[in-house]
Amino acid sequence: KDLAHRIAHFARFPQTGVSLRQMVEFGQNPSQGTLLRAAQFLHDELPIRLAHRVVELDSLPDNLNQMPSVLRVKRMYIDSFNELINFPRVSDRIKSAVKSATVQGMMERRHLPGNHPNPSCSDIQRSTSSHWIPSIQHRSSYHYEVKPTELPVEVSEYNRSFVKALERIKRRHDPVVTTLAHGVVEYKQLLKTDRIDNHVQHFLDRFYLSRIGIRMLIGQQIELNQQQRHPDYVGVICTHTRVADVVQEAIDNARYICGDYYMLMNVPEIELHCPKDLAFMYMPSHLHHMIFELLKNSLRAVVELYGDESENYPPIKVVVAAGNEDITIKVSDEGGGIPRSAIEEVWTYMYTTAQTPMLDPEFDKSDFKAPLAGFGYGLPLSRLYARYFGGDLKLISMEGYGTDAYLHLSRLSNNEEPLA
Ligand code: W6P
Repeated sequence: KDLAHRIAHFARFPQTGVSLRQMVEFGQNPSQGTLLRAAQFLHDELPIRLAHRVVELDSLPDNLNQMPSVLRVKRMYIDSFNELINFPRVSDRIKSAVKSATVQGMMERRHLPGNHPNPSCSDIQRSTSSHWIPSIQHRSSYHYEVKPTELPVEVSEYNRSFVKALERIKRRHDPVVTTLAHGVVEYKQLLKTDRIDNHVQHFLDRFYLSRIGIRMLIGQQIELNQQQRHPDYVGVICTHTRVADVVQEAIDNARYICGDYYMLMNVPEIELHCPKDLAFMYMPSHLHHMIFELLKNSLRAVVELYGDESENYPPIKVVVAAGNEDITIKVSDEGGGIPRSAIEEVWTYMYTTAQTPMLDPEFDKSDFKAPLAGFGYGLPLSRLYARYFGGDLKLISMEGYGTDAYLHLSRLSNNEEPLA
């Protein structure tokens, strides 16, 4: 009763988006004081985001909001919400210690490393509701590092225990996608349909997009608190993500998986055309994930069209274009294409039936070979990863010939998280 009230209360606050650039500026050589401020932000922001999801889960159509799997997911969100609102607030004494150390540290100005993809875009715009954010808007304290020795030990103790709580929450939510997917299968069986309606589709898009954002923020805080740090990384963000390297890695992995799955003597070639030193600020794990997903789809189409014994598959071509606004990556296959009428289905959560065993909780994973193209969630989720930082993913298909996938990634890292 009281809990429902608290969730409704938090769900009335607007969610506060953060841009890639804000995360990077905030995470440059953070002192324990800066990490504490980030912890305070998350301590305010995460319960708001979680509460929004609980309210949305509740307002799903009848039957769906009562599905055991949907209830399980809701329970995870409620448990994490509870842990966060019960986590102690930073005491006033520590707050003022951090504040005075910040003022004393004002002379030690640190700049972002040079060599920005787009130097004109370094201004932080957009106002937010959190009381943590004003320091970002006025570009004040977070640019000025604090001498760690001036801070009481409680600060780093607080940071450490907050990270522990975040790790626990992140782990709890690992099975959310498969659990919800299972709920969708049950729902479709109940309605005796294999299509999900637009309402549910949009709900899942919002829900998974929100999950990407929450996990990004949590992952960022966990990483920033680690001791050792790679020079090009700020948390999970790489300031110089080398596109050719990440794409080549995805190529190698996708070809390996494909050869293994179909037991091929030779795997279709994948040609990469990419400016050699092209680098930009991005999250390499997201980039790898999206390209890997596209390549698996292309490989599957080619192998299934030509059969698993072909000696000369048409190569898949990956072209990377560097514009001012976007980096666009085109993946072209000659796998026969998709009928135009079936393109929309590619983006829905559930367009194949082969996935059902994987989603069965009783299913023994050990003697199951994961299907090459996942279980129908790879493409819609990849599009959400692209959109999360202001990009997009589009498919153009020539039925009878092949498919081109266009992955647009925004170079203007000022794009704020899209928050539904
Ligand atoms: C296909 C179907 C598909 C989906 C996504 C990416 C590439 C391809 N190729 O035939």
